Amino acid sequence: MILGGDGYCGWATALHLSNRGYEVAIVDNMCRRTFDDQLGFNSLTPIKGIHERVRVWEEVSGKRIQLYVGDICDYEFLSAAFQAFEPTACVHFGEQRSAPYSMMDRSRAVFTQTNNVMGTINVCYAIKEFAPECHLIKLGTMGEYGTPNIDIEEGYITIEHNGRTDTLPYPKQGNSFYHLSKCHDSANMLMCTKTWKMRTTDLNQGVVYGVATPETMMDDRLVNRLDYDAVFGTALNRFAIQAAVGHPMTVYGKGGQTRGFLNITDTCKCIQIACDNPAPPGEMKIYNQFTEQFSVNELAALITEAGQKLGLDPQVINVPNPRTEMEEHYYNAKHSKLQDLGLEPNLMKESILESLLTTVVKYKDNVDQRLILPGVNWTESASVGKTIAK
Ligand code: NAD
Ligand code: USQ
Repeated sequence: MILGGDGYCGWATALHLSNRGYEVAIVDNMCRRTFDDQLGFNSLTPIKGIHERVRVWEEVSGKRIQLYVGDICDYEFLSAAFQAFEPTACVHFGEQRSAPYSMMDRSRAVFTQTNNVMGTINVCYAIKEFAPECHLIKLGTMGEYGTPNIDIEEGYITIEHNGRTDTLPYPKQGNSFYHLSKCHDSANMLMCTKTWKMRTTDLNQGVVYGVATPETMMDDRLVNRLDYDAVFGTALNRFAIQAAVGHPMTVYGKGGQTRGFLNITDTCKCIQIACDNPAPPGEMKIYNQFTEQFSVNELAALITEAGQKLGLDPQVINVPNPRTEMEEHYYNAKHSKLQDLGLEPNLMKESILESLLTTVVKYKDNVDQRLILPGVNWTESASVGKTIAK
């Protein structure tokens, strides 16, 4: 069962698993599409509605994906979906996932934490009540750890203090109401795992980039979403699209911010690995799900090099940083557990960047350049709603 299966990671993963013979159901309330409608945003790629997507997938692959349209915060709906599908694994992507969206104003901060934290608590109860053996695979984020001045471990750290030693959850320092919603989810999940002997895996994913997967390329109507606006667009994807339309790449502040990254094809592979290796009852496994780390300046340099080879002329602009975050810092995060379980990473080589750039050039006429510069400032987040367009 893929919660959030109409979204960027969820759609690619649903097709990946379905293509490999897993019986898949998508659960989604389409709120991501509503955010676009409310704010005047659009995916660069022309995505089809979820009903058509699932129909086309059956036509192309012969495989059926079941669909449950509803809100996981509505426990009655979620219970019915659980009882109808009887999942053995539940992959939870179904949250509001933009840090800038969560910092727009008070009501969006509250929505983000209510939607995310309440949804995850409901999922834990649905598993306890209707599918106690079901393995919960929950998407967390590398941003839960923040940017500490020490190495980041995979979930847990062993600390010696006043002569005693314990292995504890790694300290969390979320840097937006969104990232903090994931910290709260992790704490809630850990308690449920121990108390109800649930099987859970928390995947602290880095920033995902790319758009094509083998399955989405099987038919134009299966194309995945690709966000480029300053609220939902993420660093590398935005830089590729900015280069394609001749907009300077928007490096925030000094550009030394360093994060973990992974290709969308690796997101799918990691989820499959997690599904195939369920956690034992009562133990929450935590993996850092990314394959390489880069600073924002390094990303801009990579796109500059790849873009020039395709005849583009990528430029950089240092935009005043709208976020409150460190722009120069130590960053060394462990990420070996998924590779130990068999992940063969699809690293950011020239061919991958060229294929991403070629795809975005194909759709570049869909770009509304007014949506590129950031409009959400962390320090200016107001209690009065910033409702609708800028
Ligand atoms: P997305 O917004 O494209 O997809 C999320 C989907 O969940 C949407 O289709 C949305 O409609 C659905 N959803 C949200 N709240 C729901 C609810 N209450 N009930 C039912 N459906 C709901 O996001 P994404 O980029 O695919 O991210 C998926 C998950 O992975 C998120 O939890 C995100 O925090 C995490 N993640 C994403 C990235 C990234 O770079 N995209 C990186 C790290 C972690
Ligand atoms: N950045 C720029 N220019 C841009 C966009 C971003 O310099 O045009 C910088 C940001 O300031 C930040 C870094 O790039 O330092 C990453 O920002 P992002 O927007 O690419 O990613 P982020 O806000 O961290 O969120 C994304 C997803 C989120 C996921 C997270 C993984 O939206 O769902 O949880 O990546 S992580 O960053 O590891 O926490």
